[in-house]
Amino acid sequence: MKKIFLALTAILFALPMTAKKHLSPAQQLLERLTKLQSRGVMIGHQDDPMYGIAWSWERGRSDVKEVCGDYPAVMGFDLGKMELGSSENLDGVPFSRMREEIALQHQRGGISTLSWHPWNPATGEKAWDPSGQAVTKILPGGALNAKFCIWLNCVAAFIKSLQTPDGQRIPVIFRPWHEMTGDWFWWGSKSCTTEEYKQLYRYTHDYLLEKGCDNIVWAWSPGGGDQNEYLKHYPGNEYVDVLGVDTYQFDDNPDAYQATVRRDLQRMTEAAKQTGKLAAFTETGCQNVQDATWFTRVLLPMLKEQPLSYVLVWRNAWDQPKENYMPAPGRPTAADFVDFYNDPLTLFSKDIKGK
Ligand code: BMA
Repeated sequence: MKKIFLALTAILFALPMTAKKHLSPAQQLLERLTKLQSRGVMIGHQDDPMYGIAWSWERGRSDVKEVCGDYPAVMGFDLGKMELGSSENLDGVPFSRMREEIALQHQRGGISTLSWHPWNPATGEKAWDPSGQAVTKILPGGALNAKFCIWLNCVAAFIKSLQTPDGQRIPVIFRPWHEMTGDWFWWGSKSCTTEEYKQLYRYTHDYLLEKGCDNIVWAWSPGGGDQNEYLKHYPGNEYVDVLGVDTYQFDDNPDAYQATVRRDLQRMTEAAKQTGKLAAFTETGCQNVQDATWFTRVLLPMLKEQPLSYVLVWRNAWDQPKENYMPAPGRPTAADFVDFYNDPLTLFSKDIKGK
């Protein structure tokens, strides 16, 4: 009897372990994101280890770490220009370095998310050229579909190449075709129909899966324009894991920013409840932030009001004085960011390591 009991216990304990082995890297990350959400909101920063306000390309540096002592829990990187066969992205980040930093971030227990600002395939201009009806042309049956497949092949090869030294694929959150409610991108509200947009997202999803990218958690984030109906451009439950929203403060009016963000986050988290998805504040920040208490007074209270997986603050460009959103040593926001870091809600790299 005792032996049978012991055997049964052993089987019961072994079961979840074996089940876990069959989860893809993407499913493992999604499970982890779900667990981590009950601990707090992960803080993210675009291009964090690549450059900061007063430095560029030096290894081991990070404005966030130099201000508060830890790396962000989430790091964002952009694939734009990869589709043209370039070895560097649109902001000069070498893709080889990006691969390296994603592996380092994974090693320290952190998470990476990828956005993509691809060139306009119809006009040859940057992503911010809404002309040329590019979406219609790249979908199956369109004149530029073959070209688009080559672009997707580049993305698939890069995402599949994200691996640990022992060859395990590193999962990432991929957030293509963002801010489609705005009219500035070639996949935006004025450049294609809502149905075409959804087809584009689904096509990208299916294509990359077909190519074997089993390490993608799919994020989808409206931003700008009319978002009254948050799910208007939603590709569907089978295609998206994380709902997002992109909202910035580009002026000196934190009250207006807060009002917009509150509205956006509320709509998003309601949709997340309805669809059973996670929700994240996928891009934000105050451009050229000088307001000394912006992080604890403006951003933090809003992070406390809704269940959020993470917030991604945009980049500290070393070569564009106004394009900075995170603190750095000596900046007016640095002291307040330490308080933001010390708040029990905010999670940085060490807070999530091994969790
Ligand atoms: C934008 C700006 C640009 C940058 C782009 C992609 O919001 O920061 O300077 O090229 O994101 O990172």
